[in-house]
Amino acid sequence: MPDRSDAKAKPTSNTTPATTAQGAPAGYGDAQRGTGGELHQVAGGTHAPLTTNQGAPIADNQNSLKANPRGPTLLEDFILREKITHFDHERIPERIVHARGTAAHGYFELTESLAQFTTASILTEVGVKTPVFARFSTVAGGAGSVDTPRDVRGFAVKFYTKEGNWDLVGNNIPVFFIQDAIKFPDVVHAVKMEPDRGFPQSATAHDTFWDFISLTPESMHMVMWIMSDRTIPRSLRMIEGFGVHSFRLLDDQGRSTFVKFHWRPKLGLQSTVWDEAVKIAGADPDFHRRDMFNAIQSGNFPEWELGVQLFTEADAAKFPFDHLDATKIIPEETVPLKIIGRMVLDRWPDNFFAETEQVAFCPANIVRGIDFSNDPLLLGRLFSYLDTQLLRLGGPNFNQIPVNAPKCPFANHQRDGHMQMQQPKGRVAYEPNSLSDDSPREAPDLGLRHALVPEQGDKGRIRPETFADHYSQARLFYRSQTRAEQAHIASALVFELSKVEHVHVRERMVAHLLNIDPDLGGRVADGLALDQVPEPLPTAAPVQDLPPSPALQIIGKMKDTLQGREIGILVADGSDGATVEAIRQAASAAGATVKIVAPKVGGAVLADGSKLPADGQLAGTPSVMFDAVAVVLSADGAAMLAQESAALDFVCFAYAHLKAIAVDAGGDALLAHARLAPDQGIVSASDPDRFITAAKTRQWDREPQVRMLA
Ligand code: HDE
Repeated sequence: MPDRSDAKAKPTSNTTPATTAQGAPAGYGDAQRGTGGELHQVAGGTHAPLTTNQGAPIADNQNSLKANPRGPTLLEDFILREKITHFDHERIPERIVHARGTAAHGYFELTESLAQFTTASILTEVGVKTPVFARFSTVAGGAGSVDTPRDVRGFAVKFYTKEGNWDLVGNNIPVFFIQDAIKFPDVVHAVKMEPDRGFPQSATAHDTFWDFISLTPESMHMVMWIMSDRTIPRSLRMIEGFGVHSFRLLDDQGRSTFVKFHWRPKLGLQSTVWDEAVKIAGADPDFHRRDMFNAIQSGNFPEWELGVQLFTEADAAKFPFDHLDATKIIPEETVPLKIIGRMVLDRWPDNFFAETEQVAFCPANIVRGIDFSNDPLLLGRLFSYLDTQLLRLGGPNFNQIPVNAPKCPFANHQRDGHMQMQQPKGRVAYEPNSLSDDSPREAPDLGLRHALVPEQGDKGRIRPETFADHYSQARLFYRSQTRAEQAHIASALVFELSKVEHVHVRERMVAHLLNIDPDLGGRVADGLALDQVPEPLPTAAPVQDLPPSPALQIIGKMKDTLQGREIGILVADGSDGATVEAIRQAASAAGATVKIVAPKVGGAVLADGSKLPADGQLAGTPSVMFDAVAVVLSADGAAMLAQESAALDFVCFAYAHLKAIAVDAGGDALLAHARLAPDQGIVSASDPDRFITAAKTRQWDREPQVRMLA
């Protein structure tokens, strides 16, 4: 094969094949023919020849084969047909739930051994770094939906341990809608687009969702979580993760301890406000995946701690709920969280489809030393994931796709099937056998084990009595929140139920809410202007007043930091460069990323005549993209931007979304034009330290002035 790396293209017509200096067709080299027949120079470098899938070099990738220059395209053009056929088959079925996701590679490092409880090396070998692949997702929307709907976030981690792959397939909420897997298709059908009209996409605010929910009292605890700000996270780097179900850890004697898994973000929990989340969806539908991408590419690696809650069967017997019921949490105040390790995501995938789209998580993927509890939701999931992968990935050999393959040796006698990539040798494909000395055998000393659990009782389609209390933990959650968070839950319910057309569904939901908390039910009834407040629904078990758990708050768990946050500085021609620079330095020192926003993307000419390039043009970079903003303007700049609705939106929405705003005199003039009243969160741009302090939190006291909360 000739070396075509330094090929130079010559202009040509679209009927004369272009050649390089070495005589190779130009399509191989550093030039590409345009539609008019002229050649466009593209970046140089060493290019491999473009070939068909059979390896034959392609001379012309711009024109199909035609009978004559203006004549019909020929069926004979196998290059065209191969390319189009492959293109036609580029999509695989998207996940029925969790279709929209983003993922990254990284590692897990154990910091505290659980050797007392388990044989799993991933949980016993302190300091060892195990590769992981973590995928975060929304649940309801399709793959092309937006990143910031009100929705649960999936939090799935594949640990490539030396004893096999362990998948911890969790969510950012520790409970679920239903108690039994048989209800999963119903809840998913209810939340997805309504089947006759094909909308709404990625939203719970519609009739079928609330109809189903209001007929499913077991979902009430989950309803509190999804109506809280947990479902409108600021960043995927700022969400918690939960394995949800109880699992078991098994020691070398086969003794088991129950365990719940928790991920805790290093950057702390943080959410958006609802109006902001809605606007982000328009401004940047890829807000969360872009944030993750930017963080990893800039070396600010997202990090979580792994925590466990460990408890015995005897402990569980004392809980005022059944831990096998996935609609229940174990409050941290009851069983404290023990931090045992950390996960760092430090590498973006090379290819979205090959890795993020084709990764196949399955809760049944466990390693020796980890086992399942009898949670009926978990046991149903053990079936579902493999089944869905067979459809999505087209056959039983998807485990051979690099992102799914274990990184430890693996061997068995499974053979053949769609897309078999391996070429097993020899005549033996069964076990036991006496014909082969080196074929894989069962390994009692190393192999997966299961807890020996005595089972008794009547077989049947039965819900245990211990699953009957649907309101006590919903009440616990609501009453554990700060006042601002309670108001957000009530307002979210009013927003969602206001989108429900059927009045009886709104009323039935309020009748549930009254059981959770009379104040909450009353606020929502008032927000919906119900003609008559319904009676609370009868409950299957008495509602208990459980001790509040502050660990369930978001505001209480926000970290006092600007690490991982973004500050936007709005400038225009004539802005004072020294003020901009002082804010930039203070914000960067506090760990934030700083972006300059200007009316024109090329930048603004500052007061001293120098040019400050912009990171974003004002119209396309609204303040919803930032955690806090500064407005640094000359008097002329302020007067000019007072005529620009994007500038007024910039400050008005920063204010409405409770952000800190630093202003100089010009910035102040713009705020005055927008009629924004001064408060603690509006600080002088000449005092960057005060701005940094204010930027670390939202201005919760401002909220009653900017919106009518339920
Ligand atoms: Fe899933 N879930 N799920 N789920 N789930 C899927 O598997 C299912 C549940 C979760 O990033 C599907 O590969 C059933 C709870 C995540 O690829 C499917 C039930 C939790 C992801 C499926 C549940 C989850 C999925 C669709 C009730 C938190 C995305 C595509 C019994 C603990 C993983 C796929 C990724 C994906 C079934 C409930 C988490 C259909 C039947 C509870 C994070 O198999």
